[in-house]
Amino acid sequence: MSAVMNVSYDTQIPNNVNLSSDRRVLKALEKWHPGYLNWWNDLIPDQFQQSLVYLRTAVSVDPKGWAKFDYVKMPEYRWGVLLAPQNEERTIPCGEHKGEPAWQEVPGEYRAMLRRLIVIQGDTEPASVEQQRHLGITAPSLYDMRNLFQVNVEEGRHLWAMVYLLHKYFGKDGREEADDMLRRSSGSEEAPRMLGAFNEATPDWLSFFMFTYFTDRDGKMQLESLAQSGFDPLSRTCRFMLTEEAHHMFVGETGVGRTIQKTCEAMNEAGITDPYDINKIRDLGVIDLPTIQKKANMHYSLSLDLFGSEVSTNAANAFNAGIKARYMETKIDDDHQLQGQDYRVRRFLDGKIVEEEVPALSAINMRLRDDYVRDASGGIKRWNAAIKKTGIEFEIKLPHEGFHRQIGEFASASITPEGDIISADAWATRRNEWLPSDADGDYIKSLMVPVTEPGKYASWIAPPRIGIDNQPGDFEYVKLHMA
Ligand code: BYC
Ligand code: FE
Ligand code: FE
Repeated sequence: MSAVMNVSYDTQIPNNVNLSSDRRVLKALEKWHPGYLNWWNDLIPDQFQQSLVYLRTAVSVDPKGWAKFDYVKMPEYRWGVLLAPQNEERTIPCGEHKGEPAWQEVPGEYRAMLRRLIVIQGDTEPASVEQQRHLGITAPSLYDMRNLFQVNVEEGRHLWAMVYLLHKYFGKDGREEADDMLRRSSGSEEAPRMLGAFNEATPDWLSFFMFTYFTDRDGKMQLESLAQSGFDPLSRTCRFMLTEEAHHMFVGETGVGRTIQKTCEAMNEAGITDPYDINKIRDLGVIDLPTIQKKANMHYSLSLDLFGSEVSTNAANAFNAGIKARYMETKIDDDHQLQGQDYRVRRFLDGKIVEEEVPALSAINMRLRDDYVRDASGGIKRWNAAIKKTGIEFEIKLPHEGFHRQIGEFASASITPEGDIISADAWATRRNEWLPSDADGDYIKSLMVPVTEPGKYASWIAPPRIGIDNQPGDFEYVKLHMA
């Protein structure tokens, strides 16, 4: 048991997959490693590479004590290959092979499908680090800077996780795909990242918090669905990635929450009750609530696109093959094959939003997105409860699912956050009421001044309630390297 649970540090690449006796894969990964380090070193500004960051590193896959905290220089972070323990009895949870033993090798007929999903999953991980590369220099505190870097190194590890699967199970084309992970780059004209949201900018810290709240949560849902894959190595890989993911969403929820809190406190101190009195509120050096709403609209709608089309044959095929399952598949009380079952989907037909029952198998993406929306609404309730407590009348709301969409049923429609269908021209005229304008962006940028004194925070954000790893308020989360 402990051989599986503990992480071996005897090779260059920490792992619990016995790499030292798997020479072929070890060699391939060691060959890939320098390119990865180059990518990382070119990306993150040098002053931070030299700094000591208080990071957690995975040292085991035992849920009770899997991580340890210590100061590390990021390039020396031990990016490892970690899989949750194998359960010998595990069976394929859904689709036409339901009940058969989970695959330990890639089934030939599903090779292309599996490779595609692993490549897409892998591609998002470095993309997010690329999107966040500029944020270190404007961190609102050392606490927040540390959280950014924690998220970054773990997304780097998630890339390692997918690259391991490619090298181990996909031979030559797996190696080529692994190399391509470092060739594509977020926002690039020639070789962009694969999914839309991962080529968008993360221009400021409020966007970073919204991204980790909304987009990392798509990561959670997709990983939940892949964690139940009939291909056991993928399942075990994703199960362990989910342990790390919780912290990313915590950073997002508390980051937005602390921004909201600071705004409300400042309004109360200044005696401002109208949340739309934007100029006066901005004079206080905080971000007005309507602008926070616009940022939420932006990142939520981009994240909904990541679920693909509501009605999708790709998704039906993956479910039927037992490669991807539904959220909490094993807890659902049905045949897990979806024979003769329907699922309700909102569609855009003849210029109208209509509800329609479609074969449940074809609506797998829609269902996962519905689960996502439920999952995402929890934090919104907590943000609103916090606003209410301060006596200010304002509510953050998730916009209509058809608002600002580029993928799926609503891609061709112009829909307001309230769900009204309007003309494309009218939508364009009103865009800045709903999404951050250039002026909003400029204002937020003006607030992004770095604060590097331990225990101090920028004007626009409240301190956290508790420290990371229970450290005290003035803890020096990053020991900055002075040039
Ligand atoms: N942008 O049947 P369709 C994370 C393409 S986030 C561009 O509608 P399908 C993380 C699609 O590829 C989780 N293209 O959809 C978060 C297909 O193209 P091809 C990442 C898109 O395939 C934060 C065509 O449209 N993991 O981990 O059922 C920080 C028709 O496809 C988009 C995964 O996504 C888009 N938004 O579902 C760090 C899991 N959407 O093949 C990390 C793996 C669709 O015809 N991926 N297309 O050329 C999947 O399961 C599926 O590929 C998707 C799409 C759910 C993404
Ligand atoms: Fe990730
Ligand atoms: Fe994440």
